[in-house]
Amino acid sequence: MVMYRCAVDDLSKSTDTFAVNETTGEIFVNGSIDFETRRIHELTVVAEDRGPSPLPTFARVIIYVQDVNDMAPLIVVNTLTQDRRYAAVLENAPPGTFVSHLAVSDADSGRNAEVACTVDSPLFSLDAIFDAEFKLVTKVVLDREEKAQHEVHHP
Ligand SMILES: [Ca+2]
Ligand SMILES: [Ca+2]
Repeated sequence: MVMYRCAVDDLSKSTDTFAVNETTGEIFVNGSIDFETRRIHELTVVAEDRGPSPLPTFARVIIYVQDVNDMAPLIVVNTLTQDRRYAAVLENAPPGTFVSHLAVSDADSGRNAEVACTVDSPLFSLDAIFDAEFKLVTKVVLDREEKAQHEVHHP
């Protein structure tokens, strides 16, 4: 009869995340796995017979974690004004006038980190500056007497 266990490995800390079934040798998840925190886990599994003087054998197991889409994109809006809650635009400014800067990021990787940024507004539109950076600009000439404040939501 063979008994299995994980060798205590203070360096890898993977023994908190995975465990091995003592009799079947199956490795199973025992803690939380997060691709963004740790992508590779290493375990040393020890198999020991039950003889009068047991002989251990060691096997190094490397586990690669695959990414799932568990992070929502993050949008940072910079109005470049003193009070960062509001952007200011002069009335009668021509269409295409800068309103605010937007940086979009996503802590996943690969396709799960790809972001699309749109704004649903008849008055404002988004211009891409770089891959994940945009500027919100006016689409029309704004009239303060008609409406002094506009709220722009990005879904
Ligand atoms: Ca994501
Ligand atoms: Ca992820």
